[in-house]
Amino acid sequence: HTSASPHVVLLPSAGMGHLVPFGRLAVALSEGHGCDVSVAAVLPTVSSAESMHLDTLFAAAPAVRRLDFRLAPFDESEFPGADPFFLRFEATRRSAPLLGPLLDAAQASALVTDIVLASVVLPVAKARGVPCYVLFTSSAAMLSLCAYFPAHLDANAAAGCVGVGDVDIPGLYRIPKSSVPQALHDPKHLFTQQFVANGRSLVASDGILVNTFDAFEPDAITALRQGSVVSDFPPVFAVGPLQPVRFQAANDAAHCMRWLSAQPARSVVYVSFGSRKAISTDQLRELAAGLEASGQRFLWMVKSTVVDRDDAADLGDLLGDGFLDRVQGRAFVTKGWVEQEEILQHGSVGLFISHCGWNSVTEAASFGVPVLAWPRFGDQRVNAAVVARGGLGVWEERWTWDGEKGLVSGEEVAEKINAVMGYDVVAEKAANVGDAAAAATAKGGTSYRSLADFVGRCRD
Ligand code: BUP
Repeated sequence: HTSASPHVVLLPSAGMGHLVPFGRLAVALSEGHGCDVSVAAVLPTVSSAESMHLDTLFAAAPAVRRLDFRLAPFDESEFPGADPFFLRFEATRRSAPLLGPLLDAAQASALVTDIVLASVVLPVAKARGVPCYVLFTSSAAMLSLCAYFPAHLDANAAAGCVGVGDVDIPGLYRIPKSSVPQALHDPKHLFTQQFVANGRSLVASDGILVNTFDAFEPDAITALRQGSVVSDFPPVFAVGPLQPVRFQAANDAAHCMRWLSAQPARSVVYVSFGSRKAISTDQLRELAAGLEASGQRFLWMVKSTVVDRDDAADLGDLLGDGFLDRVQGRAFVTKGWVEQEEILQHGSVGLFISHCGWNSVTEAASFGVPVLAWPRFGDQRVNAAVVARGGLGVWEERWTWDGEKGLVSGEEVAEKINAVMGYDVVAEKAANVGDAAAAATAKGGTSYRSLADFVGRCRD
């Protein structure tokens, strides 16, 4: 590999929320910035969505090379009841030594690792003299929490307290205890151990790429870059929103797009809570009642199991008697995978009810679609706050999913949907975010220059 076209190896972790931004980064580096790019396909995958995504990625971007990375056997019984994606993070982390030979064979100029693998991958790359960057797959706000969290725990421990409280991120804002990812409230949780180790390791990386943009999260990006959050922090490359990769659409996707095209401009509420977690049947039915009562058109991707391979439930049974008949015509309800980025850039969509997985947020930002944030778990409340703060949409903070505060009633859901759909200011502000996103990724924009800066360092 010549220094003019550095060979960048990308190492994503499990879950669509991780795979998707890596695929986008691969294409941006390969097609937009003249890099040789390889993507490590971590095998076996957890979900069939991931397998399909890998296949379509390599088909759509033939210049991107595939490096199969087979994991060492891993005894899951050590962590009974753990989330299958967290387990896969752990299995991949334990396989990190196997990466050495892979990097040697690839003659990598630089490695970009998924944040969830950072603390174990960095030493492997360092030992070989390969510069190692991190792709942070969530918001810059969440990156500041990740970077600062170990110090927060240390400070709490020194003060004789155990666990977390509100987290006042230096130079930034307060992340209330209620928004700190649930798993992190338990110091012994597998995810907490990984999160803290990865957070501590960030300063040893050569830089951190984040799928966000300066105009959307100015406070967090500035605080990180100035070293206010953690001193001597490595360079932060805000390179988002990373652009969707164009795939050949599946047949059922075409059906969905045809339906969407027959609807009036900005009239459809798109509803999706991501690919990671099931929703309780009770809450699912309240949501159905709310969508029905709102009188709005809607496109709903219903998810009722954690891993798609387990999903055998019938939609009609799930949503209750007669629901599908009653909303026929004004609704498109599916439990299959939909082409979300195609949907969000379609002019018929007027609102996105979202769990605020970070990829979903960046896609809504790209296309200026207002978001009604209904976060569920993990980083989603932190991201929902970014949505509200950045003018992309509204967040009803009382709405939770744990059932602790009771279900959110269909009535409330309908009221909120109609209030947001009827208020032009929300749509205008979201459109402004869309314009700012386009400016950031255009040649010469902040995100374009950040990515070029990163590529420049890989050439050195
Ligand atoms: Br569901 C679904 N079609 O039907 P997030 C998701 N997506 O294209 P998550 C589809 O998957 P984590 C579907 O556009 C986004 O790029 C969607 O990532 C796409 O949330 C991605 O939004 C989902 O980050 O992952 O899946 O909950 O929790 O890991 O962030």
